Amino acid sequence: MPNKTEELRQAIIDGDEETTRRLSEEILAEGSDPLKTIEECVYPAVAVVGERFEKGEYFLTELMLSAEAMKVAVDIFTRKMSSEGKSSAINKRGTVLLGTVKGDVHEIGKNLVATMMKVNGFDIYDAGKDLSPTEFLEKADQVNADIIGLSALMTNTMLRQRETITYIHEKRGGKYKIIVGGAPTTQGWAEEIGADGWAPDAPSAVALVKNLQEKSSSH
Ligand code: B1M
Repeated sequence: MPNKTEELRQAIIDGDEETTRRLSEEILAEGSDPLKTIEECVYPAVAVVGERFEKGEYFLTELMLSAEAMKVAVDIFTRKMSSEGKSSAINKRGTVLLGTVKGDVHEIGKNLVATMMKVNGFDIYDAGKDLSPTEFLEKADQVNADIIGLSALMTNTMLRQRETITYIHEKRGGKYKIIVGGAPTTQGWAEEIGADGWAPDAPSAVALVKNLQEKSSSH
């Protein structure tokens, strides 16, 4: 008999939103760690769905159904993480503006990064997706951000990270620390485009912003 973790993974792959919701809630009620469950259920499901789409076994409809199911699971688990992390928000560590670059609507990973930073005591402004360099800068000025985080999920849109960094540097010099992330990006890419840091996943993104804030407060 498959266990609930396996069933949840399969429900996401099948794009079965209702079963995903039910199993996610049951797994949480049984006391499982939300981040560990995301890592064990959602990530492997994402890998399968992405692979099927790449091979032409899944079309956009299936991709979208699975994406909805992924969102439901991630929302349920991150809500739990946020409620558990309330106490750590007392000492604010800094303000981070996050968004996905122009031409890119992928937001599930960015939302996860936002939640993990929030539960670790950062003030997070999630500016959304499909954001132009001007929009990033306007929002960063508005919220008086310390750090700007640019997410990109596609090889063509990662180029927008470079454009955004160049634009912000032109307009504000080094006022904002800028970090980048997203599946196609690498440490090498971040260095090439002049970013202040790169993280492969949400927990490393938290470590990265903590490190950047510690460095800037020691100056
Ligand atoms: Co799209 N999609 N998609 N998609 N999609 C990918 C990315 C793709 C790899 C699938 C594939 O072909 N195998 C492919 C990109 C190929 C490429 O360029 N290399 C692709 C494509 C081609 C497309 C469309 C063009 C399809 C089409 O229309 N023909 C289209 C593009 C639309 C657009 O953006 N203009 C499209 C659309 C969609 C949906 C809308 C259906 C949906 C997104 C729904 C949503 O976000 N609301 C979707 C999905 C779900 C995927 C896959 C299956 C999953 C992405 C995801 O949510 N992962 C994806 C395949 C895959 O990844 N294997 C795929 C889960 C998430 C938790 O991980 O986002 O990597 P991830 O985030 C991680 C890290 O990357 C990191 O931390 C996160 C948490 O650990 N991270 C950061 C992310 N941002 C960070 C920022 C940081 C630091 C770390 O600091 C700032």
